[in-house]
Amino acid sequence: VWRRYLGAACPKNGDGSLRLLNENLTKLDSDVIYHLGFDTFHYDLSAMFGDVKFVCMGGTKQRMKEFAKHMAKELDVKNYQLTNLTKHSHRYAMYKVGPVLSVNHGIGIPSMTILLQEILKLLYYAKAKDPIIFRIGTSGGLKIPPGSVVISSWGLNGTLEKTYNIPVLGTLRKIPSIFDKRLSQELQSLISDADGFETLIGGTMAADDFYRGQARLDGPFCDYTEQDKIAFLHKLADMGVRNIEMEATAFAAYTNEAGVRAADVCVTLLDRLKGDQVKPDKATLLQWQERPMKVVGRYIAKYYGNN
Ligand code: R2B
Ligand code: URA
Repeated sequence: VWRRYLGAACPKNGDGSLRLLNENLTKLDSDVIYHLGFDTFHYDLSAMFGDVKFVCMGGTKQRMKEFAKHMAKELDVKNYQLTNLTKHSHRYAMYKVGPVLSVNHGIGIPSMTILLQEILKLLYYAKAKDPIIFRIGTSGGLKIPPGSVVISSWGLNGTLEKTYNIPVLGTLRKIPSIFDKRLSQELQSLISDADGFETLIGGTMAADDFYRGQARLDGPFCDYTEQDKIAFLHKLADMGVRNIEMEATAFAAYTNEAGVRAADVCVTLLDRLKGDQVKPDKATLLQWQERPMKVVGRYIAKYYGNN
């Protein structure tokens, strides 16, 4: 039993700040943003984060620290500190460089959506103007050379619907998972042959598992054949899926619902039609993970000040 998603995307205020439609929030004396280690009583969130224009999320703490450094260089920000702003919570790591918040979200939809929802509340309390949220990540590619970058046009869930499905009060909600087309195209247009990697726009499957959920043969459990796996991956490719990761559906759904522009930019670490194991050496993996940073960094450097 499921109900179609009924909510409408939140409109923004005239000044571009977020308008969250949950009236319960207005009744709180202090809102505890638990996993980020902030609350609205002890912290002046608008003084701390009111100037945020871009949020970039990604899986690991290390990568998001690297992204913060990358943005300091790109935007020529001199006075910044690489302090983890969420350190009291010990759950995530968040860095701020000028107008950019760089924060990790861990692996998978539940970890990512907790972070994302708290970031949306943070931006709301901070009255940040027209913030854009990016995700930079890794993924498995379908029929494209490893090291390619995929900008997601939509997210596809494990039962092949373009929705993020979440049970709410015992009933399954299905929230559409379509990304901002113009933003994806703008990002893609910033990369050329000289960058040495391909950047495509395409569908992204978000699985709730790395192994069976992504048709791998090398997990502890496998109850289908290699032919079944290959047939499934071809089916995905025929639907327009270019890569598989673990967050795209929910990321598109919640940013849409909040009325915030967003893009998911992932490098592929392997071609899943050729294998399951992630084999490139450490140096190659690190170098490839800089690619989504380059794409998003270039956008921010170009549009900062006039978005
Ligand atoms: C890509 O990589 C992670 C799993 O290895 C997951 O967070 C994702 O989406
Ligand atoms: N992340 C995933 O979720 N899948 C892959 O194959 C590689 C990275």
